[in-house]
Formats: sequence, structure tokens, C-alpha cells
Amino acid sequence: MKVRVLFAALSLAHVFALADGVDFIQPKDGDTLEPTFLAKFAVTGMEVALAGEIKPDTGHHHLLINAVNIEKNVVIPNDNQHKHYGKGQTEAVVFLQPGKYKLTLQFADGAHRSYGEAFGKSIYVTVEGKP
Ligand SMILES: [Cu+2]
Repeated sequence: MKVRVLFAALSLAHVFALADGVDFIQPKDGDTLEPTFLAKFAVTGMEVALAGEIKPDTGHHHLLINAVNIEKNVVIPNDNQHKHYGKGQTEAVVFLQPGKYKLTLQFADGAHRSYGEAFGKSIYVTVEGKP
């Protein structure tokens, strides 16, 4: 199942001919969302791997919520504002209270060290409705 999701993400990335980097397949910048939504992540130029494995050009996704960007090689904190998908997930169900949010997708290596701006992408979304 995981492999199929990854394959779908890579295929989509190809369709849109992304340069190396990351992008949200969903949501998109400016979207208005329900408090519970599915986020889908894509990466091009790196392979998704489990956290703990330190291999060149591999890593895992992180979702940063209203957080400052994490500079290259800096370890991404693990807290409510910084979600790690160290099992190699390329999608996640996210719960947010109503409000406005900056969401940042950040790719980082097996030791959670950020790949920096080149593998980060921020969008702005609004969450509406009953939590
Ligand atoms: Cu991590």
C-alpha cells in the first residue's frame, strides 16, 4: 500500500514536471479546509526512506505548522508544530482548529536534518467549520 502511494506521488510529480524539491499534492495554497483533512506530499530528486536510515538522497517528509523554516542541516524539532513522517508516509490526516495557517512541507534526512529551502515548500490555508 505504501509503495503504491509513493508511486502515485512520483507519477503525479512527473505529470507536473516538478524541478527537484517538494510540493503539496493537496491542499493547495489558498485553500479553505475542514478541520480534518488529508494532506498529500510529493518529492522529486530524493527517495522517501524510513527515519533512522542515513543514506544519501533519501529522507522523509515533515509538516511544519505555523513554524519558521528550518535551515539546511538543522535537526527538525519533534513537537505539535513539527510533524515527522518517519515511516515513509506520503500522506497524512491532519487535524487543525479553525484559523489561518502557514503549512510547510520540509524534507529531511534519516536523522531529521533539514535539506533546507530547496526541499521545502510553504502554503497558506484557512481552516473553517466545527472542530
Ligand atoms: Cu523527521
